[in-house]
Amino acid sequence: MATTRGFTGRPRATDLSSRIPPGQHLEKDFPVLSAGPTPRIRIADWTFTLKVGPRPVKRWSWTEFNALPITQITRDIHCVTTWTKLDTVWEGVLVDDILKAAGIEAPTPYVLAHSFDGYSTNVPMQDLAGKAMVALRFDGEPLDSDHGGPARLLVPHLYFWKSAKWLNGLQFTERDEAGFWELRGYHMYGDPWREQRYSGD
Ligand SMILES: Nc1nc2c(c(=O)[nH]1)N[C@H]1C(S)=C(S)[C@@H](COP(=O)(O)O)O[C@H]1N2
Ligand SMILES: [Mo]
Repeated sequence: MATTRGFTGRPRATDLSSRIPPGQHLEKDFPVLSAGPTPRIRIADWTFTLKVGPRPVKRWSWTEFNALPITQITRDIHCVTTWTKLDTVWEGVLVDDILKAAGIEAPTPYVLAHSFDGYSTNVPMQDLAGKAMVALRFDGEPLDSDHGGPARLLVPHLYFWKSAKWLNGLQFTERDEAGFWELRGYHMYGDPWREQRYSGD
């Protein structure tokens, strides 16, 4: 074997730093960042609605949604406030599986995620397909309400404000529409590896 680099065992410091985007630092804890108070959502009141423009195409109750295929993923996450957390473990329903269950293919290239607290954020369908989930569990436990429980969007490769907490639906839009933070100066896309923190970055 010509290669000298090990592919097993504990990652070395150099490998770790290659996983931390520019301007970010490593965080061991899991900080809570919310624009307002944590909404308390009763499971009986929880619904998830898939919309095309103004038109609802499918709605699930909590029980129905939990019966969809559940996938576990381990990903690094990056908050625009400069922390990065490695190897976070999530379980939930892949956006691909939500569309499959609704019997539709993405009708437009743009999606707005909507939340119970009125929050919204835009993500291109291309960044949801094969990459994003509606997370129901973190680290083997039901998602804490402070971290977005009962369910949050998880788009791990974009800054964490794209991972809408207290998610109650996804909406396909004709155009790339700005969400809560994007209307207030945050970047429309939010790639941590290109430091797309604010509009104009
Ligand atoms: N519904 C909703 N989702 C939200 C927010 C919010 O205020 N409301 N804050 C966003 C921001 S700015 C960040 S950095 C992450 C923080 O997630 P955490 O509290 O689990 O760390 O959630 C994002 N999702
Ligand atoms: Mo944030």
